[in-house]
Amino acid sequence: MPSFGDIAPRLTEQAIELPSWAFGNSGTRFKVFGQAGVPRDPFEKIADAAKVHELTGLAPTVALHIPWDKVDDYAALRSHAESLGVGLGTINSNTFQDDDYKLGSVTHADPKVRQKAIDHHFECIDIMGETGSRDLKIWLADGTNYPGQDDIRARQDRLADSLAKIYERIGEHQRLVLEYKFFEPAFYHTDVPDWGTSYAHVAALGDRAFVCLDTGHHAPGTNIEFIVAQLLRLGKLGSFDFNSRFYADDDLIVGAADPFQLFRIILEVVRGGGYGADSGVAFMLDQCHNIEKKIPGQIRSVLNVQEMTARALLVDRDALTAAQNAGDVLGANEVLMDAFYTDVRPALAEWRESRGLPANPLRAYAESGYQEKIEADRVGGDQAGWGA
Ligand code: PSV
Ligand code: MN
Ligand code: MN
Repeated sequence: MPSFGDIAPRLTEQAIELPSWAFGNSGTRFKVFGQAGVPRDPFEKIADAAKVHELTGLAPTVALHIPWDKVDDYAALRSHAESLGVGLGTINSNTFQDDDYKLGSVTHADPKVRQKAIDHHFECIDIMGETGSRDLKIWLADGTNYPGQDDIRARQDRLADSLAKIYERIGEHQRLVLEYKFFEPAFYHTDVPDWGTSYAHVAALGDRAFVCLDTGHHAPGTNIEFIVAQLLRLGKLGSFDFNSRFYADDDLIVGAADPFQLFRIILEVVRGGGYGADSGVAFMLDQCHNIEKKIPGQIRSVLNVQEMTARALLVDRDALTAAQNAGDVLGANEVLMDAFYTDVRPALAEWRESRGLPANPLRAYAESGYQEKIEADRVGGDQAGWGA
């Protein structure tokens, strides 16, 4: 197996984008538990995200969600981010919180509603110009609740047509990433339920359209690493929304529910050339911290991704290929498990220190006084988040 020293240089390539909405209040349909110190505006969300980056060196960009993060002056938001050592990243559209979209947005039978949803994406693209963002991420809540409610085939045609109009506006150095989700909020059918549907649409759009894989958006038991391998093979894996789930779209801390699955996913990312700055595959988090504190929740998340990345990089590729080619079933499996069971935490702590970062970012956060300060300073914060 390679040593930690062998793989350490590759760890510097890691960049994980944080979602602005992870810092705001969020909850379930039963209750949103408000927390003291949550941001009152997008500027404060960015300050919190920058704190995560300062302590981990892992999270250099922040994804925005429009209209939750709408501001008058995006150039000011951008310089604020840059002054804190981070950049603005993916722009997420939102066509799921408006009464007009009850029966769909870009798939709606009424052309006026479709145009409203398309116009919202045009606004997002304009914002991308100001924030310097590369990616427009589209997740659609579109679907139906009852068989016969709408023509599911016609909805695919409307979807293709709407996406084509949005894609046409995307700049030369920008990308459209289309996220899928197998159910919810629609319960009978969803218009973009799986990677195959997303792939079919982005393939028809063109070279700058990709699939976004949210790890929480699959049926239980789905082999997600297979999807990763296939999309990388097809050159269409644009980004990840990392989180973890026990039951549905739980949006829990990545690696919390199933660290081995996270390891297997990252292993396929590395295998398929999807790891590193130039790979074109963006690592993002899509999480909500309903009961735990937000900033430590994000710190824990990026550290979990880093730990599994280190373990995936430790796999002895030559030994694995040799065992696979020899038909050595258990030998090949053992090569993977040897890496998976390696505790990289002490080596990572030392490595962080050698780069001027705290050995234990969670402890450093607890000792920094930042949480106490935001709790004292920010009165009345409720910035979205899912609870908004
Ligand atoms: C809804 O399921 C969702 O969690 C999607 O995963 C999006 O990425 C996210 O919301 C933000 O729109
Ligand atoms: Mn997502
Ligand atoms: Mn989701």
